[in-house]
Amino acid sequence: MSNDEKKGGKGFFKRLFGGSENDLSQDDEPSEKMDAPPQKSTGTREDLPAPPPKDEEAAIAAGRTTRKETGETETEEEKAEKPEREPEPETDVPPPGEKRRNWFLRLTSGLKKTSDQLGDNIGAVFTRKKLDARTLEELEDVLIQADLGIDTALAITQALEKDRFEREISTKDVKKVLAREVEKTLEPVASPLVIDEQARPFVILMVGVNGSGKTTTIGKLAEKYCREGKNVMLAAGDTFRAAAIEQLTVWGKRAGCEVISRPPGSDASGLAYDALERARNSNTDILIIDTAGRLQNRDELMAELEKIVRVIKKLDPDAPHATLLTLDATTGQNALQQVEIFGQRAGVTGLVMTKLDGTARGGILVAIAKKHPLPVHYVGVGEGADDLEPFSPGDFAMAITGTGE
Ligand SMILES: Nc1nc2c(ncn2[C@@H]2O[C@H](COP(=O)(O)OP(=O)(O)OP(=O)(O)O)[C@@H](O)[C@H]2O)c(=O)[nH]1
Ligand SMILES: [Mg+2]
Repeated sequence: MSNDEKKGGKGFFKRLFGGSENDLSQDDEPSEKMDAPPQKSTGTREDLPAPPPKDEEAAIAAGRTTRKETGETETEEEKAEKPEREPEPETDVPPPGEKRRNWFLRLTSGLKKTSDQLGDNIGAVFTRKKLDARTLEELEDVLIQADLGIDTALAITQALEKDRFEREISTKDVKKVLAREVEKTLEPVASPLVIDEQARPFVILMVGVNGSGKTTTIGKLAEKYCREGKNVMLAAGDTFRAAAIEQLTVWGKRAGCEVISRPPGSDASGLAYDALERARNSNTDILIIDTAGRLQNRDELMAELEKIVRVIKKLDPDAPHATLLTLDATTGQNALQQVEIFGQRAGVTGLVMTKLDGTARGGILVAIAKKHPLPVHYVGVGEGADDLEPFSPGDFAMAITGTGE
């Protein structure tokens, strides 16, 4: 069974909600009045079931199966091997320059697989000193294989040909030209996610394929906004899986914000409607709505996403104010199709590229920027709350080409 069949093929959808998911005109009435009342968590420990131990909590936040679910207990060996928990770091905020440097180091080490592979392949091409036609052709192949896209690959080889043809050139020079072209391509799409303070609550809808990092990104954003003193509410719109609701609740608890949820199997658009109504009646600055992962080629699941958007608009025609698509960098070229279809069906306004650590395919961001110039707001390089940063084309270009060291 494929992942999305597990999550809800047509039959599953019918069993879950009754009737036809295609009957959207009548179905647009959010069913918030129909089933169980939304469950509210204020983010305080008292509201939640028994708090899981910290490592278990981390596993839930990362969406992994926990020992509680599997019934396993820790072995003596595991206990002995486990290092002492690091003491909580002092909460001294590093000065801005140092913070930026730290992030750049994290980005560089996250993109190391991509930059190492790219560097090795470029090195292998430039065995001859002079830049000739064959070398340019081989370089073009290397750049295409690195997921940068044909257009970018051509732009880079043409730039090199223009300046350096039949002249001596080092790998370092090539990487510099590459970094310049990558930055030039990414510059127009780098755009911070601006929270319009007139829109209260500012509604962010998070969409994307299964496992692309929606819930984790919501958790990271919630922590960031709460730290900035914003009043944040989360809506557990992935109503398919109990674990997804629990995962968002853990992130909400960490950030200290309210999480609105309903029992698994409830109607996602009804939940979104409820959450927005509640956010409008409370002092909420930002409402972030999670959704279930879905493959872009599953028409009925994409229709469900359209319904969520329509239902939200009944309360606020301008909402969602941002619809963010999370893209898993490890998926490579398929991300291009995800941007296209989620863009058409859900009205995506911006991108978050996750998992740039752990992949040699970080170049895909450049191909996306060239083909679908949607704003790129954030990049993620890890599972932790601090592993999300506004997108900077200069840093990215240096990190991916290894020219920032
Ligand atoms: N290394 C790394 N892992 C990440 C990053 N973002 C998310 N993850 C991990 O990827 C896995 C999936 O992330 P989720 O946030 O659950 O993804 P999702 O899109 O909500 O998944 P579904 O709800 O199943 O569709 C989790 O184990 C996360 O911890 C990232 O930037 N880097
Ligand atoms: Mg999720």
